Amino acid sequence: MSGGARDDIRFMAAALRLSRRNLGLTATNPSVACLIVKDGVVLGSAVTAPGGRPHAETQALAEAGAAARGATAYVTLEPCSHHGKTPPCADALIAAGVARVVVSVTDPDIRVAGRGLSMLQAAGIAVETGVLESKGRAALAAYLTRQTKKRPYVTLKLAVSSDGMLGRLGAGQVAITGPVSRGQVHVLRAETDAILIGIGTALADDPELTCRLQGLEVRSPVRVVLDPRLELPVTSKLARTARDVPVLLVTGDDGEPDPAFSARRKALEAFGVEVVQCDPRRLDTLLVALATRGISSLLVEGGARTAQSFLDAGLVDRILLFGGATPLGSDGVASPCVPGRVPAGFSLRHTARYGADSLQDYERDD
Ligand code: AOF
Ligand code: ZN
Repeated sequence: MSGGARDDIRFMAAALRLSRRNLGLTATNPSVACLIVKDGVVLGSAVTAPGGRPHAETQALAEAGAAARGATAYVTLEPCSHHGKTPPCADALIAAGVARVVVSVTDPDIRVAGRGLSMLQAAGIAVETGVLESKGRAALAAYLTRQTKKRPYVTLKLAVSSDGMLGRLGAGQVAITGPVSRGQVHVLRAETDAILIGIGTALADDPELTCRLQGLEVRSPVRVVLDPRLELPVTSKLARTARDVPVLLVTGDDGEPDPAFSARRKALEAFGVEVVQCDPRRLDTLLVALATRGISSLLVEGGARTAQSFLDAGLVDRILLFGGATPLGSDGVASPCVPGRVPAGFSLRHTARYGADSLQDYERDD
């Protein structure tokens, strides 16, 4: 491999790491990173700003200033070509006089879709694409899934005891994994646009589902509960915090003519809970509705029935299996996946150890 190709991989790897910084903050825009490099020195670096704008390139170019002339720009996603809420980044790169642009993934947004690269080439800039593309696709998975499948990227997270259980019936929250694994789950929540559970888990555990890592609380995901009969109590942590972090309850029912249902709905809405009418059994329709609201990534956090219905519907892109070290015993609720045994069509990509716990990270094959 030539020195140039090695540098391209090194700087793109750095850009991809940087791009993860604003995951969960830029919806509906992807979190993209850009480095401006000349003679092996990084002159400017930036990631899409919280809220989605400004884009990465204009910020990195501003940092590099006049020195950007003749430099190479490394961008994790094809620079935009459209006049959206900001002018095209391709124009900004041309105006700055960069000599070369290296891209990981081309942009499927129909307003861009190759036009960004053509604009650069037409201006005489050398363009290279597909550098570290599979890593780039992983970093941009949420954005790419929403663009191409019109639904969010779905991660199923399960914490499984050493004997394959998710929890004990009627026992409320049971600690299956340790503090390091739980910290990882909170990082995941910070990076994800929405989190979903079934009403069974909401009633049994009374979870809050927010990100409670110091400094990252603002990144808490929208909380979605499949709640056909609107059973979430107004006294639950979810309802009580709905003004701070949105709560959506999904029901297929419009409540007519049941006055008790309507009363529950009114009481929940008074707490700021939003009721979304969509058949909770039609998960495909629900996902499209969530994508329409700008949600590009969804974390499914249980329980067993909800997990199984997402798997049965073929709507899981990634399975994160946290394995605890201790057994729960025979009154446990069996997990639909256990370490080493997940449904066909998923491959193990990555493993880790968090204290006494294990993590297995599976991805869908297609
Ligand atoms: C870039 N650099 O950092 C990002 C890009 O709503 P707008 O006008 O901000 O445009 C959104 C589109 O911009 C989005 O769908 C994707 O095509 C692109 N995102 N492009 O050049 C960036 N975040
Ligand atoms: Zn742009």
